[in-house]
Amino acid sequence: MEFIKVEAQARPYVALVQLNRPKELNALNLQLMGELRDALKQLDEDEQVRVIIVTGNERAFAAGADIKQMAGKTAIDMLNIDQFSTWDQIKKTKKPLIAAVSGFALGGGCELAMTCDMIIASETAMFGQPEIKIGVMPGAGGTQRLTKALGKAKAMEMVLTGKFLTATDAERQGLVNRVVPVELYLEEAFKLAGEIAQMSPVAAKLAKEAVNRSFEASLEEGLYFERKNFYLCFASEDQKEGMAAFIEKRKPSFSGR
Ligand code: DAK
Repeated sequence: MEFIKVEAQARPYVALVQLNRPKELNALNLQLMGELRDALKQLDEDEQVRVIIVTGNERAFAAGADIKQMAGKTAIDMLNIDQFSTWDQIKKTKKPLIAAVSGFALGGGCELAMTCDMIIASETAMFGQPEIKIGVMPGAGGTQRLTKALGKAKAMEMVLTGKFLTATDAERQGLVNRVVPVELYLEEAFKLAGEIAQMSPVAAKLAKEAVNRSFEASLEEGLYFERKNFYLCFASEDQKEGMAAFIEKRKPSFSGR
């Protein structure tokens, strides 16, 4: 891997993936995205991993897709490259994904953070969809996910002006889980990941899938889906263990089975 660093056991059951093109502010070129897709797939299949953190560095989570790589492309080039399949694969990650964001999260960088399930931000984090300033528009879910998070008026303004959202505003508007001082953002992400890693990994995957359904389905369909996954929890050893532990007044030990 040239453009990302992976630590499968950064903490017990918690993996860390770091975007690593610091000089280019982690601009997401095709190779980086391919490496990220492959790493997440591998971690998703690793039984020792229950939660995955995606991060950049203090200055930038990612300043967007690599403009230099995209600049000369035609519509047909873009169609043939089919970057969407890479993004779709990332979105299919079953384990909880936490974005630990500091500095710039712009364009594809903002979209990548929003593709994750939760966002922990440093006070210096800045979110934006500035594609309009370079003559395009968001292409990896920004118009949809930002609108769901902020509402139409705020999202429209960001997408049409390219203005950034500060970490504090992002938290106030529900885009990020919380904002912490810059020296703590990664630690805070580990704390959240550690908490989730103690839960049943089976229930966590099913619950993640059901929450995500609320974005993609009508309420009725979403509720149906939730119900199906709820029943499925009862097929797991973790459900038996979790409930037995409660009754026996002890801590559960979840196996992921
Ligand atoms: N691409 C390529 N290089 C970038 C970059 C980017 N997005 N962002 C920064 N860099 C490079 C700069 O060119 C510079 O390189 P050198 O000149 O040193 O070689 C280096 O990183 C440091 O950047 P600056 O010198 O500009 O640093 P500043 O602190 O002055 O400014 C900045 C930081 C983040 C405000 C500025 O760099 C900037 O405006 N960057 C561009 C932000 C942007 O427009 N982002 C949106 C890009 S479009 C899709 C999926 C996703 C997308 C599209 C399709 N499909 C699935 C089909 C996404 C599109 C986008 O994200």
